[in-house]
Amino acid sequence: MDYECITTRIEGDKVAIITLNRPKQLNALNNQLMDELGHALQAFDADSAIGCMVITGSEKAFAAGADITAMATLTFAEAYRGDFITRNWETIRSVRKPVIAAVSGFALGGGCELAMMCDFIIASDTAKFGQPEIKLGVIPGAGGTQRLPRAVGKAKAMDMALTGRMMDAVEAERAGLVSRVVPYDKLMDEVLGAALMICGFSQIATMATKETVNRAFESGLSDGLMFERRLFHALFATADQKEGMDAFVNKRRAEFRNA
Ligand code: CO8
Repeated sequence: MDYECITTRIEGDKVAIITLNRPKQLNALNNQLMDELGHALQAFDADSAIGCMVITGSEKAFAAGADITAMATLTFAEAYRGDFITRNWETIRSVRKPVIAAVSGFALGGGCELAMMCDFIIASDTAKFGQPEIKLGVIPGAGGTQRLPRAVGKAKAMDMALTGRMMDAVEAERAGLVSRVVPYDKLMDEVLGAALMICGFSQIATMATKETVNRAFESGLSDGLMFERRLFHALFATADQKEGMDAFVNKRRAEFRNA
């Protein structure tokens, strides 16, 4: 598939970098971009050489939200029948390898929601997060009302969704929305370092980690703990568990085979 709204490249033979590429619209998300993003993520997820994916944007904008011009005149029937834009979002949720969001500049509306769908967010000190849909007469529609309170708590989520104000990188890190903040010129080095570190571990273990942490948001504590324990026990069936523990015991570097 030829992409027009994203670009892709591989770093270190193992990390797939997907760059949102609609600079004139500050990477506003439309159907084509979301289709391409879903296609690229699925292709990299299926590629055994790839251990981690990164979604990023430009210095000015990760993504300034859903494309307002594409939805301004939509009727309810069109939005509902076509499951406007969000129909593509389930694809991102189904990706099993880790996905990091590298955010610089604006991550607003659907852009903030896209970042939150990634497994964690590393932000530049210029990043600005927000759910400004209220200013457009609507509400967040791709998880903002659900993922934001889980990430930052009810008070800040309500504040952001009801006032439409932006949160800067410092506040976002303090609130738990982002995991690290670095100067813009260090952003991709920091993200690549994290991604390559993840690629160095057992792919089965990183996939299991992702699956289990995500379970925390879908289940009660007892069910989540049982899910974790079962998966933890299951990993003793892998060659990578034997390798990882043997390497520690024998004071050598582990060579994981993803088996
Ligand atoms: N959609 C379409 N075009 C956009 C968008 C957008 N979301 N954001 C910016 N643009 C365009 C502008 O229209 C402008 O185009 P042009 O040069 O042709 O006039 C260009 O990008 C540059 O923008 P500005 O001139 O406004 O740049 P500024 O630096 O002055 O301001 C802002 C940057 C603050 C980001 C400003 O552009 C802005 O407020 N944008 C809108 C942000 C917003 O409201 N986002 C939420 C959209 S609604 C949403 O995301 C709902 C999600 C629901 C689920 C659907 C799943 C995706």
